[in-house]
Amino acid sequence: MRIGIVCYPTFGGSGVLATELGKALADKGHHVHFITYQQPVRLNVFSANIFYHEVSVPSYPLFDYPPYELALASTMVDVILNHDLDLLHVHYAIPHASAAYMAKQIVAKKGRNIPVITTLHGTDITLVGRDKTYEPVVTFSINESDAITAVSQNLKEETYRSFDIQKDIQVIENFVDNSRYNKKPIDAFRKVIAPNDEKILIHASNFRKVKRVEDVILIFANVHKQLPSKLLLVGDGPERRFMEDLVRKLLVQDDVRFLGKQEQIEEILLVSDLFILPSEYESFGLAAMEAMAANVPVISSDAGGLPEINIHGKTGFTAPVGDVQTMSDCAITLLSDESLLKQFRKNAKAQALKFDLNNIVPQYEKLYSRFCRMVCEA
Ligand code: GMT
Repeated sequence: MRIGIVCYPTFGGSGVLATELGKALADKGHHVHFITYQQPVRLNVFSANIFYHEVSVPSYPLFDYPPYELALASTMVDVILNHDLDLLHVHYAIPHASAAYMAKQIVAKKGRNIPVITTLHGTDITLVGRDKTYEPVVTFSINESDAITAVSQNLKEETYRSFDIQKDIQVIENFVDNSRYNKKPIDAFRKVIAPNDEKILIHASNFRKVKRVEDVILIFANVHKQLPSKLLLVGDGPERRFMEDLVRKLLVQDDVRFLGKQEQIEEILLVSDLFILPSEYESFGLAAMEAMAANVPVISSDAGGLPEINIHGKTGFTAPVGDVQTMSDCAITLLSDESLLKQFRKNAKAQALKFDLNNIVPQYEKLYSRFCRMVCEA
């Protein structure tokens, strides 16, 4: 099939998932056309089946706000017609679903039917989309999609709760490519981070408020009082400044490393002992699943879809949002008991295997084929 993928190219989970999906589909012989304003961060491989179409937004003195959505819709039209796409799969509703709706109407006038599949990822529903500035357009464009998917059962329920959606939403969960983690941890790398065999805690995100990164630091400070330990912080974002202040205030700065945005997170995860994700909300928690693929158990909040993936007492522990004390206690329990940690590592890996690319990508292909038949029969 010839599939157009529209996503954010940045480090956000939706862009990562969309890019990994595109790569997996290309490996299976589909032609994948990425349509976005910048090369997606995970699009770091050459494949004869991958095409990249950059959306450029010309500026004009009249525009205080250059109309990205129009440029995106026009680029979609161009790619649909010139590359004979079979379908468009847009990731993150805002503004991708409404731009796709417009592109669909434009090509329809030229006698072309283009099915649009919208995948809802999280904050497009739970945070930004709900805002009344966007809500009518989000509701309309989700309803106009030919198929809708959500990345967890929780997100599906949240969507029905917050928007008047008239269609069925199919849950297709996030996935992880376990084969990328089938390598030995680099001992020398672990030694550099933890020269005295300290335990390594890790958090990776875009450091936005919803991630409650201050809780990560408070949990680490509690663990640090009990156990020799180090904290790795992967990513960057608006909360970083406050995190740095807090790290200094709690006098743990010598044992905390800000690693910035990292494309190859596997090596870092493979030397880690525990992943911390205390988010206010998480539709799925792809970062936690990637940690599990690297045999790393997770301490997380029980918000949103997290309990669907982080099984309390098995792959890690969950606690109510903001319950730093319980999360710290669980982390200490796990990190102080080698045989428990070993068992949780195994459980975490087994959980990641359930969400393996080879189990999830065929669900998207099956969904696509429904529309391919419609296109072929039309
Ligand atoms: O987590 C973020 O802030 C980024 C966000 C995005 O849409 O780019 O991630 C969301 O989508 C991921 C992929 O489906 C999910 O695994 C994340 O849980 C979800 N984030 C939130 O719901 C906060």
